[in-house]
Amino acid sequence: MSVEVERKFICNADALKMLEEIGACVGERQFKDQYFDTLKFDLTLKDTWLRKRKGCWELKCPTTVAVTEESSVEKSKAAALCTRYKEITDLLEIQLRVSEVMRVDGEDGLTESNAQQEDESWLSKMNLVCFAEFTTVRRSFTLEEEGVQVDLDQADFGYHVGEIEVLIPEGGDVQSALEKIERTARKLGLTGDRKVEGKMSVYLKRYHPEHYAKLLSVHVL
Ligand code: V4E
Repeated sequence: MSVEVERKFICNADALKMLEEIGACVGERQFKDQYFDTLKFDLTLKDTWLRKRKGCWELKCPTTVAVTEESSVEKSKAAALCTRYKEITDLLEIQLRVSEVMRVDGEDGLTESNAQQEDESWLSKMNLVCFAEFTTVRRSFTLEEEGVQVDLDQADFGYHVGEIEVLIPEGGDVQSALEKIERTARKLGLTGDRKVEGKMSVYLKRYHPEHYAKLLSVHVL
């Protein structure tokens, strides 16, 4: 299991020019995301994001923050611009985590057979429905700063956003990941001191304002 530490940014012409100078473009790809939740938003209200991307299930969920982290004001500011989520890709583990988050009773729970990738009966068993679907064109760059990737995303509903990201193992060095992200942001000339909205935030605000308002009210977005 890995943890994705990430800072989103709006990519202006200067940042793009710098990115092309200090990074190597490693390709462009297109993918469709479908996000799932119950009609009462049991998952997303707990900041848990279940999606299907290119036929594979993925779950992004919160990590626990160690008490020793983010000691100085500067470090806290840098950390506040970033998000960190655990990424789970094993379907059985995803189903277990989803059941825990929703406190689904084990009694009529999932069996090995309906935990298969192609058998989607587990979705209806857990009352999960698709609430968002969009396609992204992503250009990815690797940077001279070791382990840092920058993605430039263009969503089909008209939102563009960049992401500086570092993947670490669970329990890995978050502080070092935050420092790499901060150094990269400086190199790209990013000066913003506010968290930049992700694709989902903009999508929900536009297409599902009630869902968006609920997530805002519990500070998930
Ligand atoms: C974690 C999360 C959501 C799931 C989608 O995550 P995100 O990183 O925005 O999407 P994407 O396509 O870039 O995924 P990747 O390919 O990097 O794995 S939707 C909302 N959240 C929470 C969240 C938040 N509260 N604030 C910000 C700035 N981003 C995400």
